[in-house]
Amino acid sequence: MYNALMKKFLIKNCALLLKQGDITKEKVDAIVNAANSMLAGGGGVDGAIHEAGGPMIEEECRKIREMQGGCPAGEAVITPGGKLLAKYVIHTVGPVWQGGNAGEEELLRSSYRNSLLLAVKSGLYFVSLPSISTGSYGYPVDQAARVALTEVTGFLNKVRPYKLRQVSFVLFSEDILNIYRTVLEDIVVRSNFQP
Ligand code: AR6
Repeated sequence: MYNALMKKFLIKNCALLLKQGDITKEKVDAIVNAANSMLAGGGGVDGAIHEAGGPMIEEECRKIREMQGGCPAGEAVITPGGKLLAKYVIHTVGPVWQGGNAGEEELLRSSYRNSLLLAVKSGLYFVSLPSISTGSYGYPVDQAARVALTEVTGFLNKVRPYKLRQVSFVLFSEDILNIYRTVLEDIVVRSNFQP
């Protein structure tokens, strides 16, 4: 079921939402961070999350770095949310765009899949995602939107059982939101999606 006005799409018992906003303001179980493989903080959404969440997130990232040396592209780790309204931050590392023939699509798929798998393993209900890799890492937004939305809708259709009740894409600008909305409508029409 797709509600174009609310940009809301129901897959089984889980709502998929597209909205414009700042992900650091989300009051959910977890927000996903587009991090780097050293979990060292940076600019973009990563910088905003560290800034809003305070030093606890950095400290937890440091412990993960010490234990496992960071987080390779396509994988995900979880920390508490510190001062954020979100209880947890799931840090994933998207691919750096190198023209499209360096395995970027599969790595981006893995980033979304592993982030949601970690949310499911952690028993979470409400999760918000940014548009991974489409800022400093240079992935073209229209291509990234198709990868993100096919992966997330496929995941919610296949993986069971889970407690997830809401997965929201929180997109920073109206332009990005419009691209995601067009791609989602196209996926819904093409696949004749049945909730
Ligand atoms: N809320 C939601 N989306 C945001 C926010 C926000 N507060 N701020 C930015 N975006 P980027 P990447 C959007 O560059 O491409 C960092 O330095 C932004 O408009 O944050 O995966 C890391 O440390 C864009 O659409 O992430 C890595 O080194 C999207 O988030 C590197 O950047 C992703 O842009 C990761 O690059």
